[in-house]
Amino acid sequence: MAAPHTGAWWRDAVIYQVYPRSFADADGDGVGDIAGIRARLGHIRELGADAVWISPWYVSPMADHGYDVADYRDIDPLFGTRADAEALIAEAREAGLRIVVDLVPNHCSDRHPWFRAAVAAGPGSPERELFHFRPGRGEGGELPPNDWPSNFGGPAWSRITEPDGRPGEWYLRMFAAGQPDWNWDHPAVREEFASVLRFWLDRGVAGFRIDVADYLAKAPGLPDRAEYTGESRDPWSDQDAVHEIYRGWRRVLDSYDGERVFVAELWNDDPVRFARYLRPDELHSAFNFPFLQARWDARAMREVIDATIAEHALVGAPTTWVLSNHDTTRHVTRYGRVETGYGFNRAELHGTPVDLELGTRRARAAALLTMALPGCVYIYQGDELGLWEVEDIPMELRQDPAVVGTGGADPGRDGCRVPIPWDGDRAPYGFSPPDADAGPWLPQPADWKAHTVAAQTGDPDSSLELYRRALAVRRAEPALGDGTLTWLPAPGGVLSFTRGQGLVCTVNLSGEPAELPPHTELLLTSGPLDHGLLPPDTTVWLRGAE
Ligand code: ISL
Repeated sequence: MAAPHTGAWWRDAVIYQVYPRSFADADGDGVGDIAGIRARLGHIRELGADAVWISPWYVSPMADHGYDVADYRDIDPLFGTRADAEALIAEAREAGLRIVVDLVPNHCSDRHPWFRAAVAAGPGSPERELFHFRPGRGEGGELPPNDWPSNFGGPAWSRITEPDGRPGEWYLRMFAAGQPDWNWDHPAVREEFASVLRFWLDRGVAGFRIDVADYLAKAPGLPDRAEYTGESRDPWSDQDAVHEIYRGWRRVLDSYDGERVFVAELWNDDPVRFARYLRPDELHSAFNFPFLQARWDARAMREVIDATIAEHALVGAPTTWVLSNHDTTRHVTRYGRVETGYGFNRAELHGTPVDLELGTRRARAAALLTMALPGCVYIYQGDELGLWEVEDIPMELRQDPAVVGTGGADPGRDGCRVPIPWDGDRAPYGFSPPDADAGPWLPQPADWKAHTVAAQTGDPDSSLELYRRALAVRRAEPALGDGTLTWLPAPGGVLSFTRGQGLVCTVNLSGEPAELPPHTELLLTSGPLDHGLLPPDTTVWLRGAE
């Protein structure tokens, strides 16, 4: 199928993820904010990104750090004001950066006025129909209405106290108790979200990252998982009805001038079902999590790259490559362990030995691999600094609801959310102003001095300079970005491919140094060569010989 939207920016953009809480704190309360992002936009620009995806900045009680939204049209005071957001969008545009905002349509916050009204209105009211309220099972309704599990541990239901003070109905919440799921069968919910899309499009955003994009529609009747026989894996996700929602959203987006993008957060390992979300009248792109999850192993990597390209080709959608985000263990740490794959097995792997030097070497090699593959690249703030997962945050300082919901069995996601080190030789490393009232909301490691943006700038061996150089080459080389890939013959454990007219990327995932393929010019390496050979865990970009 011919690729639709050939040449559209989102087919091969470099998109930098900002997790606002942890990016830069301008007002000194220990939590990042929009003024901080504005002050540090230059960093993202100099890195060479095309767009910035900003994790939720909306009004929120922060039960899940903003993924629990109480007002989709306004900014939480912790982060600033709507005027700050508008100023950021405008300044970014001037700097050549597009802003992609995070949309959380599966659930809101239990402080959202519609949810509060639903609780107040009582059982059977039209207000409750906007959510999934049900009586409990058991004699006194004391058991959850079905067997669905929350992503954060325990049942996916919470029981409310009715306005008359009695224990009452339960509401569905696939995540924390403070995140009630919307009922997407209700036309008012659909209208509201179409309006929210327009609200941010009218303010100049270039697109939306869609949180848990496969969860919106639920199996009719909310059947027990144990009884469920539908085509999708689970009754709470990947229902056929979700596609109609996205076709509607696409019409809204396409009614605006310019090329704008939807990127779906979609953990779905069935290639055909995954591709359905990316049909030309639905969403433009989705995160490539199988790649993030793959082991650092040549065969595993090649398989996932081939599968990715094949599944996206089914629908003409651009592939995306992502190594880390605010939910996953940072890849320096993952690749420094014996078990290099990722399967949300945080508890199992947490605290197991990590060789940071090895992880860093592989992370650098992986960065050059992703930037050479066809399609979009996502960079999570701090990837470019070679940051690792901070695993020794004391239990009492951890804030992720996944920790609380599992009674600490899940170490949670705080370790990848530690505030970014900008400069200086001790915490807060420029994250907060020197006269800040409070320390960073999560403690930063004592040994991050060499990892600040300032310390890495100008050091040719630093991760930051590697990222800057690589993105500059990627921008200058027409062969990189959108297009096709051709595998070259390579020794076992080595991946080698060409892009367009003779640009070659070779990654050595074996334990032995490897010969370089024939070339006329060495463009970039992720680490020094060894007597002209490519050492293990190193990637090279070459201009290939004809
Ligand atoms: O990290 C997880 C559990 O601890 C995942 O299940 C994760 O919650 C899932 O990938 C969905 O993530 C998105 O929605 C969540 C939010 O907590 C994540 O930060 C967000 O990326 C609920 O809104």
